[in-house]
Amino acid sequence: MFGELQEKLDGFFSKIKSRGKLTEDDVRAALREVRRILLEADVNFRVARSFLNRVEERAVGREVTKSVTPGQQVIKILHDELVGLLGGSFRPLKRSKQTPTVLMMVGLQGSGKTTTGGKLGRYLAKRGMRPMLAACDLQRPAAVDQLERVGEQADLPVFAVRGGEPVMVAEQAAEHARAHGYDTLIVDTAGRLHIDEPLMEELNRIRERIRPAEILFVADSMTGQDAVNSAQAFTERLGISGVVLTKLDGDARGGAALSVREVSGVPIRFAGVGEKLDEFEEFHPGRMADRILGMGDVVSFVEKAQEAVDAGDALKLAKKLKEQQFDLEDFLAQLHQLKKMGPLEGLMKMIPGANKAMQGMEIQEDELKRTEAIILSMTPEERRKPNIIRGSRRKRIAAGSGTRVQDVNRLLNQYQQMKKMMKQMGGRKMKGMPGGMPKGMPFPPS
Ligand SMILES: Nc1nc2c(ncn2[C@@H]2O[C@H](COP(=O)(O)OP(=O)(O)OP(=O)(O)O)[C@@H](O)[C@H]2O)c(=O)[nH]1
Ligand SMILES: [Mg+2]
Repeated sequence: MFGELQEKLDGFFSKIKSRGKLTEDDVRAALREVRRILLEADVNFRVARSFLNRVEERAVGREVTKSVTPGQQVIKILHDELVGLLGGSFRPLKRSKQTPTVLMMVGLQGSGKTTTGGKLGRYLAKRGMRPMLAACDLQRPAAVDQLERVGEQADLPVFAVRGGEPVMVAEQAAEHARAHGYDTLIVDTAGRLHIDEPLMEELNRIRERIRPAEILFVADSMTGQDAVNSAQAFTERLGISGVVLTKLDGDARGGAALSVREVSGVPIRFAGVGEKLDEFEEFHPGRMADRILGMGDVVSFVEKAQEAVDAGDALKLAKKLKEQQFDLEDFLAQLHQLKKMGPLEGLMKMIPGANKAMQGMEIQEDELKRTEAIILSMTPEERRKPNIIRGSRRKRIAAGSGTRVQDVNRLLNQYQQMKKMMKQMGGRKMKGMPGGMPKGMPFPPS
């Protein structure tokens, strides 16, 4: 998603990290480089300018010159400012006092409103809410059909009145939801190629009539600065409370994501990362900044892992990591889990240093079997304390598992690497999950 931006920043970081001392001129030159990188990534130039001014103000002052490792300090400042630029922290959806809580999806044609409505409904249903979709895009009949298909896939009820009028349908949908115990109403609305007066009037009438708790502007991140500009226009003409960035899975250069919050003044709440209904994520600025800066997104990794691993196992593992008792049995279990999680490439990019550690460690079926055979040929004590496995034990284990001593050596190396990687992760973030609501609480308690 931010591939190119990441790569360039990475190159820049390795240059400045190694410097023992940075003068003010160095810092300014470095920030000019960052500015170029940001503009190439299609970040709005005004946003880039004010962002770098903020960084420079902090970086050129005492904060950096007094620091032991000024290069790293600059990176830290950049990171913190980037988190701020992206909105600080994840903002859960608001809930209104009366039922149903209305969430209105708005945006330009083809931005992903209908799909995102379904994704959001599923997201809420998974967290124990009872959402319903309302078909208020009556511009073309096919729009209602599409929403009904989405509802079917997402296993959500859809309120539709063919031949109806958007404001009236919205109102009836709200009544229907109230009467039938649906606590959330997600309203799909019409899009246009460009912002025009009739559309804005229609949306404003719907808004006045059903008083949405949230108006979510759905923006196609592939359209770059256009998405940013239309977010601003919707803010002025309708008032929006959040942005959902869709198609972040595409080859967008990331500039829209970095500019939209500052330009529109409203936070990014969710991100669409694929066409499928579960390809949808909460937008966590801290994690996103980590990902962009190539520092790895440990929390996302842990969450992904938790989906594949059962929660009890994950907790046990986290505890072991903390106490650094990660042994060979855990190693084997991890290999199985990693295999279950599917394509490793994406996942591994999220972990600092993991790419390197995992090199030559593709998890293939026969490799896994061999690994298993080797570990099973060890005594329980050896599995718990792999450090005691030296020359003669290695020979015995190789013979017992029908492998060669080199295979045993390689496995032990891989284990050490994984342990080191886990230790880094453990030291970094696992001690306390930063920010955000616990799972199962899409709305703040009221
Ligand atoms: N790759 C990818 N495709 C997406 C994403 N979100 C939506 N799409 C696709 O974008 C296209 C348009 O999505 P819709 O949900 O129909 O967009 P819309 O805003 O409702 O469009 P109109 O109703 O015509 O204004 C569809 O083909 C979706 O599958 C996403 O996050 N990633
Ligand atoms: Mg639509």
